[in-house]
Amino acid sequence: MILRNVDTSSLPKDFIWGAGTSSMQIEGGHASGDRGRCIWDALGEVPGAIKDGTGANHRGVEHIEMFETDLNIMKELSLDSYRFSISWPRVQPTGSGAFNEKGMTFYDRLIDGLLERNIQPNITLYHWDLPEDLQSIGGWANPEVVDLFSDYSAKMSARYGDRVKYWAMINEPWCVAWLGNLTGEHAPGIRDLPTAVRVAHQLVRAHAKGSQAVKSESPHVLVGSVNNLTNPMLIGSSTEENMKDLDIVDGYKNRWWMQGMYEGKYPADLVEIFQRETGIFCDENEIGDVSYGRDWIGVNYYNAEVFKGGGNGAELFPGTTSIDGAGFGEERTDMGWSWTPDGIKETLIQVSQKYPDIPIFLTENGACYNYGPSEDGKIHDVKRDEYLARYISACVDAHKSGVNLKGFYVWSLLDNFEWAWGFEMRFGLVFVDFKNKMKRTLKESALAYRDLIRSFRS
Ligand code: GCO
Repeated sequence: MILRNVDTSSLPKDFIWGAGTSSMQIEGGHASGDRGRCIWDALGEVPGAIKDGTGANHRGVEHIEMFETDLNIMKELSLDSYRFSISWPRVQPTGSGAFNEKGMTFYDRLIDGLLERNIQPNITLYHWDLPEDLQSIGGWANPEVVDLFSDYSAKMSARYGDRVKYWAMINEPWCVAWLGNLTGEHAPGIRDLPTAVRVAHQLVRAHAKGSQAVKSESPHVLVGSVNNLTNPMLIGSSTEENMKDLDIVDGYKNRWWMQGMYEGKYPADLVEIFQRETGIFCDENEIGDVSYGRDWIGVNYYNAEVFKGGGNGAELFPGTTSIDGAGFGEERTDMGWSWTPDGIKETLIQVSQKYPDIPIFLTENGACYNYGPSEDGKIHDVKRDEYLARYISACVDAHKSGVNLKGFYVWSLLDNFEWAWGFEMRFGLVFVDFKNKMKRTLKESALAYRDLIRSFRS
């Protein structure tokens, strides 16, 4: 299956085709200038924390300097929409108090440049670059940070709400809570279950409170969440215990966030596990009014959460006792991730059955393949093409089965800083030559995606 042949004709005419990035990944760290330090700058200084040894002192792919080039690329790709994040420490260096006019002007220019090219901005307010000063008061575990996040959200809404219709609050809060605070693989690099639980609770509150702040300044905008939802899956034979564990995984990855953010309720099984393991009671009455942040649902999907039985419980899912992580099928991306296109369909159907009235966007899907230029100078990233073809056609199928799917965003527009992996892992539609002035070259998959969009419109 190839991307150019995917039949998208059953999708609604106003379907949105896009691509995404995030601030830290393309703008770079503190070294990019004019911004405060964030927790990823600090993690970068810990020896070994970033696998390719990038450290903290990088400038992303110099998007700040090259954003006009990037805007022109988006135009060339015929994108309807661009999903990006605002760097909190760029617009408010310490996360409280004074805002930085220069940083805010950068996003003015980016947004205006998008609109001039007829590309809809879709803003994410938090994609993992917490101002370091806020970590020093406890980070997301501290409810004061939720208040500060909502002040920052109000300010951004007042500034950009006249031009930006789609707003997401927090990208993949599951990663923020668990990878940042239990495994420590992500910033702030903490390994402490009680902290992770506190963070998981405060992030749900931050979604509610931040959304309300955005709406108070710009009542007409549409606010949603962006979660990495998934389908937990067991390979091989199963026991009752295994199935119970799988349901707990569903709680961690899906129900905690969706019920918390869209219903103001927590799943009782997780509340009980957290209390048993840490003594912390997450009180759903503290979530606040969730009515402001449920205009749409953003689903980031890469693969199923795959397990096999016969284990002692999965590290990332305290409370599980009988499962172990596993892979599925033969195909692996260069990250080692399985291909599970059926799972994207299954996940979308499940979400839409639970929330039938809320429009859904597939806010991230894509694949890491580290192809470079061939002798002909082109980047023949055939596996990325095939991967996207399979996943997009599964999304088309989901739509045919009644899912109110409104758009699809490829992750990512550009090769970029892939968190703990540094610059080793390439997710871009566009190749970036890290050793030669960050020169951009459209990969073959980018050209195919462009053709898919154009033929959809014609
Ligand atoms: C995420 C983030 C992206 C990543 C991408 C690939 O989903 O983890 O939103 O920033 O780069 O997912 O890992």
